Amino acid sequence: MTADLFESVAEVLPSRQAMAEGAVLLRGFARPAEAGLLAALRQIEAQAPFRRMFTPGGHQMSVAMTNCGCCGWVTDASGYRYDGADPESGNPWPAMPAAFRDLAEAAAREAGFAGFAPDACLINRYEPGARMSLHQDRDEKDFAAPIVSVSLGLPAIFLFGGLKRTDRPQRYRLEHGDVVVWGGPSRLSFHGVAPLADGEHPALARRRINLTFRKAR
Ligand code: MD6
Ligand code: FE
Repeated sequence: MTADLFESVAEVLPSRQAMAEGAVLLRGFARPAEAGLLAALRQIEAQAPFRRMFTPGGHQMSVAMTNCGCCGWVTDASGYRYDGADPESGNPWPAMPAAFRDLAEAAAREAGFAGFAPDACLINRYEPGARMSLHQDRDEKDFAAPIVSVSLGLPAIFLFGGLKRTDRPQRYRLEHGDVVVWGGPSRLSFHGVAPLADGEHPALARRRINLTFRKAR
């Protein structure tokens, strides 16, 4: 009785939060897929370990990254780009697992972007203190496709600004299983992540993992 009541309340609670035109936060959307996502993540990590890359300006990023799919986002002294091979190993990036692709497509559809076909997934790993400064995602070929961003593990404060770097960002607390989808008029919005607070997550310990799905090519 109590459980049924809880489920019927959960269904009507606002799990969808509009952030801006074209940007929506789907709270808990990835939770049913959690086990499959974490299993696939472990396999990717074994083939293409997380590493902290260097910006073209020579600063080492606090966030560690890896990729899967056709091509991976990389940064080094020569710039930002998508590369078909992992520069650490020379091997192609691991293929995009079905569990990843299915979730990204479903979230995009839920957000009004039916037909999204991601070919690349950048995987970010934050440990306490790691942050990402305000940036635009603009290394993809086609800005008509949205980006789907999945948060796992420790909560983080996501900073979501406007089309100008100087637009004051809004702050959203992203928790385990939350998914942000943005595209259309928001596709080039500035965004970032505040320094990760320490904590302990049951599945991911002292880490936050973010999967960002793109159509890169
Ligand atoms: C992060 N996310 O949440 C960093 N980019 O760890 C991003 O940089 C991002 O969440 C484009 C779209 C959604 C995002
Ligand atoms: Fe980004």
